[in-house]
Amino acid sequence: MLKTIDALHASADALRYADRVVVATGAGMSSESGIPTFRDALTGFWARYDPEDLATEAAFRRNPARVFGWYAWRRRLIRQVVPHPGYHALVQLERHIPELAIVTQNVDGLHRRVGSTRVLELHGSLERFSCVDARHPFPHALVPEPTGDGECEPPRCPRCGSPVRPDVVWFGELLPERVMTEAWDLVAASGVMLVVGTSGLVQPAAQLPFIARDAGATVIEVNPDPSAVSAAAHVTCRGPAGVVLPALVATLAEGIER
Ligand code: BV8
Repeated sequence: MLKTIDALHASADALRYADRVVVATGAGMSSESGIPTFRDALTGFWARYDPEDLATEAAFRRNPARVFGWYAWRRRLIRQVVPHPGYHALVQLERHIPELAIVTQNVDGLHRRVGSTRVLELHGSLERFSCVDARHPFPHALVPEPTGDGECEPPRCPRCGSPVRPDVVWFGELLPERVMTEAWDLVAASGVMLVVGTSGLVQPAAQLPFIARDAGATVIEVNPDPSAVSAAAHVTCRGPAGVVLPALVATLAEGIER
């Protein structure tokens, strides 16, 4: 494996001549901003639960207040965090690449918050809501935001009376067709894919780096640890997103100014 400085230069060289770049991000992109990844242990009241047991429709129907309370806790956490320099580096990267899109598994909205202009949210958003039976949209302003960490009874849909849920994709649910089609098309046409902070365990998002590689793209992984994505990577930057991404953009910018 290349030393990190060599990996940075190899990555910058690949990006320098790329017209179409897809940045695929996972929970590790947010961990330096204080948002636990799915592999991290949850804290406090939620330490007793496994996220994969909470992020399902069955769990919500079984105990709506528990699942809704978990998402309210995550929303409160996310609203307090400060996106780290890696997020801002991806905004700067847009200036160097004719067509750059971010395809994220994350539901925290941080890429949009810092100003990234083309963001596809494969797994939806914590800040959008609809009812569980008919997916009738539910206004964000009417969603209760509890102050405590515990369970919270969700509001009811005014049209059908079913409990309101966050508009995220739960385990066992299909990804939104339009977002999925657009993401897969972008990846198949990309010249470079930058994969940041994902274990590559959750399907179908985990296929994207391999689709990019098979389509002839250069795949770059940014992750302090090996992952299921590493097998698809041509270049691996073994480090945290908040450090590697700013260094990568600085290396790219140096080369352009020369
Ligand atoms: C689907 C939204 C078709 C909700 C999420 C049995 C029954 C049903 C389905 C399945 C089944 N078996 C398998 C499946 C498919 C399932 C799946 O893949 N399961 C896995 C667990 C095996 N997938 C689905 O269900 C998908 N739908 O397949 O539909 C279908 C339908 C019915 C039946 C069969 C198939 C839907 C999946 C979407 C689930 N929703 N999120 C919410 O957020 O609450 S997934 C959620 O977990 C996240 O969105 C994210 O995608 C995933 C976590 O993964 P990562 O992002 O990779 O995060 P992780 O913690 O894993 O890793 C973090 C990485 O960051 C690590 O590598 C770490 O080293 C690195 N890191 C840490 N710090 C840093 C860092 N990197 C950089 N910098 C740092 N500082």
